[in-house]
Amino acid sequence: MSQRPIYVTRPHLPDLADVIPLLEEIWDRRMLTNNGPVLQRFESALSNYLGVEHISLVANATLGTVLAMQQAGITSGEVITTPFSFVATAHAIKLAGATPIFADIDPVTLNLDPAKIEAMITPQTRAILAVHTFGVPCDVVGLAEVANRHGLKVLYDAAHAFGVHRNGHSILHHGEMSVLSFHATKVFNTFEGGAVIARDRETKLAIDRLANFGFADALRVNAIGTNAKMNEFCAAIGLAQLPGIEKVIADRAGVAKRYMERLGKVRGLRCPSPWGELGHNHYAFPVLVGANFQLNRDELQMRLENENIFARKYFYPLVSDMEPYKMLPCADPACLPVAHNVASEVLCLPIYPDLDIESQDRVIEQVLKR
Ligand code: T4K
Repeated sequence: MSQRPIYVTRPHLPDLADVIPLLEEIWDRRMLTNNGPVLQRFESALSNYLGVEHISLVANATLGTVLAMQQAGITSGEVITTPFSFVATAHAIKLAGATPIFADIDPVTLNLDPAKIEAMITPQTRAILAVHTFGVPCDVVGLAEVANRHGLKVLYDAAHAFGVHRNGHSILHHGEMSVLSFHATKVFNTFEGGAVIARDRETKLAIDRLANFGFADALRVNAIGTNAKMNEFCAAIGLAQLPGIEKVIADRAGVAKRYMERLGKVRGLRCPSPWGELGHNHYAFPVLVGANFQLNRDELQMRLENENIFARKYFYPLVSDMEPYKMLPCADPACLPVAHNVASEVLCLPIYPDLDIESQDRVIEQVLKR
């Protein structure tokens, strides 16, 4: 165990020299939070980069999703979502006041399967909260069709989908709102942070108000908001990260390509990442360890761990098997066969922009070892 540890991800950081002048500005001004000037600059730069007009920066994606649900009026009833996600997705539905209803996923994209949604719709269903899992776009057309047929809203947990494009357009254009995460483990990070992308200015301003306790102006509070503001420090990190993001994504693509070349055709392993597709951000590199592989998933994870390589079981256990949700009738494993199968086989291999070839070879060597 003498080898250097290799983690599933490492945050990308901007050059400190590019951050210092922004910090000096903040120190001089002593405006540390509450819609400060650095945040305003970051918001406008981000909006340009992502090609979306209406962005509200927030403290993290979990709170951003709660606010998006609240603003969309989904504070009761049922919301159909995926069990194959980070627990924050279901928590956001609950925290907004609604109940998550799990539907099964597609075995290729690992995202909510539109064909499985219809059977879960009841008179209480209000919305669909879908996740672009691992940055792979959902079947946005299929989801919109089901939603339109039943008068449901569609919102996207786009925590993994920074910079993702579909048919040349940002994936963030789909649905009523989308929510990005800028957590340290994400493709683009501000240490902690996130953004809600809305379709019009009124909604953006309403999200800004909800993120600031519901203040409409200095004296008037017109909604029960919370504190979900991004502070000036996180905004400075974001502003300094933006110029380097294309290289970050290109470097990730290089790592994914190398994995695909070496592991893509191994008997018993399935690599569902559409690594060759334009517009992908390579947030993760999941492999599905099938029955024909020489080890099962847990054995492979253990073999890697013995070599100081920390691959992770994202997402196992399913959210539907977690304490707060497992009593829901829709959480019955018999209703979610694909998600259960994927959760029992998935292992996310280390991927980050500066994962060097030598380290990646250590990972590949352990996976292929007989
Ligand atoms: N929706 C989805 C679909 C999500 O995946 C997430 C978050 C959210 C919503 C909510 O977004 P936020 O509210 O956080 O903005 C991590 C993250 O904490 C979580 O943000 C993320 N998803 C989830 C997929 O992964 P953990 O508990 O597995 O992370 P942790 O701390 O074990 O970190 C993984 C590895 O990354 C470490 O072994 C080492 C490395 N690392 C991590 C951190 C935090 C670093 O090198 N530096 C760091 O600062 O949850």
